[in-house]
Amino acid sequence: MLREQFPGLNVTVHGKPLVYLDNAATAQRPQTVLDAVQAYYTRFNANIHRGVHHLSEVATERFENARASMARLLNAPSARQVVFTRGSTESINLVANTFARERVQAGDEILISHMEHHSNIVPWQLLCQQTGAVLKVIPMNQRGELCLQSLDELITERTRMLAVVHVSNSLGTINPVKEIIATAHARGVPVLVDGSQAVPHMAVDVQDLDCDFYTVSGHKMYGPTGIGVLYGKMHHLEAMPPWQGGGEMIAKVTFEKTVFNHVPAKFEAGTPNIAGGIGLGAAAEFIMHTGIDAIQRRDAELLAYATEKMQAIEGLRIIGTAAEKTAVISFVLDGVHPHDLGTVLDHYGIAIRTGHHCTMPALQFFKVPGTARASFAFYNTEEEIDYLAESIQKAREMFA
Ligand code: 7TS
Repeated sequence: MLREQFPGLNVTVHGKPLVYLDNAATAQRPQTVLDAVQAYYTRFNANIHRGVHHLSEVATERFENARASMARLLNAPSARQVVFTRGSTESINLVANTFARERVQAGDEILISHMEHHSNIVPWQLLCQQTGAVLKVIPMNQRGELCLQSLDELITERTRMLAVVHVSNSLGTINPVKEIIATAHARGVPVLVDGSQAVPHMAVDVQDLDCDFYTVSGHKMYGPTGIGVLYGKMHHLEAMPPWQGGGEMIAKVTFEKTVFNHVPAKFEAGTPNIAGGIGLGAAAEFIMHTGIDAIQRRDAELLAYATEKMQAIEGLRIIGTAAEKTAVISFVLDGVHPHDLGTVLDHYGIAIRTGHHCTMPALQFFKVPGTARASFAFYNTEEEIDYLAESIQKAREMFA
């Protein structure tokens, strides 16, 4: 049973068995990931890429194997195109501060969408402030789907970059990024895809998508926190200036001049999150071993089941009803503030997230200050969904 491989699910909260429905914030980790992290700290703890001693060699090999696992998971042409970062946030900031900064001048435009996470808004806003560029937004409809008929018009001669989320964390919408990328490329515009919520739930093939950049957060794909990756096309990564300076990212340093290291080391200044990287490799192997198709099928079952159960609750409105969704249900309940609902559910042992989910503009569009969000993973069960629905009913009665 897959669920048993996740010890973090097997705890009690307020004396009740945990029902973990906050997977979009961070997922649980399988034992293989925990073991990989533990093995590094207990069996081959050493710094990497620099020691000639045995432990350093073992640690380096495991870290680089993890990079190769991530490359296989994303179908990147080469492991060198996988840069380790702290997560999606850092990956996006890296691209904004190197690739985009070199291309953007006053009056140029950067295009994002209305449903972006703040981490795919604010780095671009900062860049616009610093350069005098303009941020433009692809609109969405009432179901939480992007209005792509306007895309061709939104892209102009001045568009230098398009950054779009693959799967929305607050609405669950799966965006047709392959089409978006093709449209942008036809106009010579490079595309960054924020894949934070996609990689844990669906097959991602960066070559098939033809994206210029793709960002991943390890902790959402059953890996450790504080680690993620940036995939980039090789010619971009090679042309990009480094971001942070320090050890590892150099080939030669004199006081007059520094020669930078090759890709990906050029973007990995300092001692990296070695344990995190190794754990992330184990998470990638876990997904490939379990089978992303099986994960996706289970997600779809849970989404269909939960949607039906939730829709049957009087006064409950689902925010985000796109035709293509992953297993995320954001909702508001008449007469009950999302935070109050979250607190009541917590007492029943149910973990959901409430608030704006770092997507304030998306929620402003729906004219709600916040939602309650249940986000599922393949290890959740129908029984847990029944219990969620019953508990929401109880909360409703309590506040009536
Ligand atoms: N992009 C999306 C679509 C996300 O969902 C998140 C995190 C990020 C970027 C940032 O990822 P980080 O790992 O760098 O922090 N989303 C959420 C969430 O939905 N609840 O907590 C964090």
